[in-house]
Amino acid sequence: MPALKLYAHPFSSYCQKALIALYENETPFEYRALTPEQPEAFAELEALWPFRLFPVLKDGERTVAEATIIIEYLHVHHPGPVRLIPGDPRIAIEARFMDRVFDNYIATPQSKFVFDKLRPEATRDPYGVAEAGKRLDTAYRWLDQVMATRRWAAGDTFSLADCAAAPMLFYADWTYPIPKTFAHLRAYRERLLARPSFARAVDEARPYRHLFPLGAPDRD
Ligand SMILES: N[C@@H](CCC(=O)N[C@@H](CS)C(=O)NCC(=O)O)C(=O)O
Repeated sequence: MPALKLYAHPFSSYCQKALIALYENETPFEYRALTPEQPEAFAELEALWPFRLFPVLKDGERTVAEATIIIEYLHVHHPGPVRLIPGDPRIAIEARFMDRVFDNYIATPQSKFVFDKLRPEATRDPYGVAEAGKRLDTAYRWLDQVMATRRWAAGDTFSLADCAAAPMLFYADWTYPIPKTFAHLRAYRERLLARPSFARAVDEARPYRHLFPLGAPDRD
């Protein structure tokens, strides 16, 4: 049995972010899927991390939460041939910065749309959703300029930042489509979809598309 256990749901963006890191390095782990087939996994998750947010990594006695920190932890304690934290500390700063951009300025406003839809209708927040749309407009415009000269988010090599970008841009484009005029950003999303580690995560999540509360489009 592998030493590592990952508590995750295949359709969750933050879980896919951690899964990409594990798949990139073919790191062995036990998948404690938070699905109806493994009902005990949720109780285990709650005992480990009372916030009940996922993913959570368990390494022996050590519990590691937050997708970014899981990737940092894997880099230090279970390294593989693909260095997701760049060796050059100046590029590592860029990777960490771009990781924050995808979590804070893509995933957070995107999830505002999703959570608003899940609320009882009388408690919905159209003002907040409109503000989230404006945040995504700004993020898309800014990222399109940045990606005009980069293959991957921090430069030439795939990193932590791309682990974040892949699922966040995937779902953001479903929720609030990236305009066709932002060709660099759209091409980057396509490159991410072609990356085998992310393609695997997308495939594993296909059976759960009916869970997307805004209506999953008939495309990747
Ligand atoms: N800041 C956390 C966010 C994790 C997160 O929000 N996970 C979602 C799934 S994508 C979740 O656990 N949702 C369950 C809930 O909100 O109860 C991270 O970076 O890992």
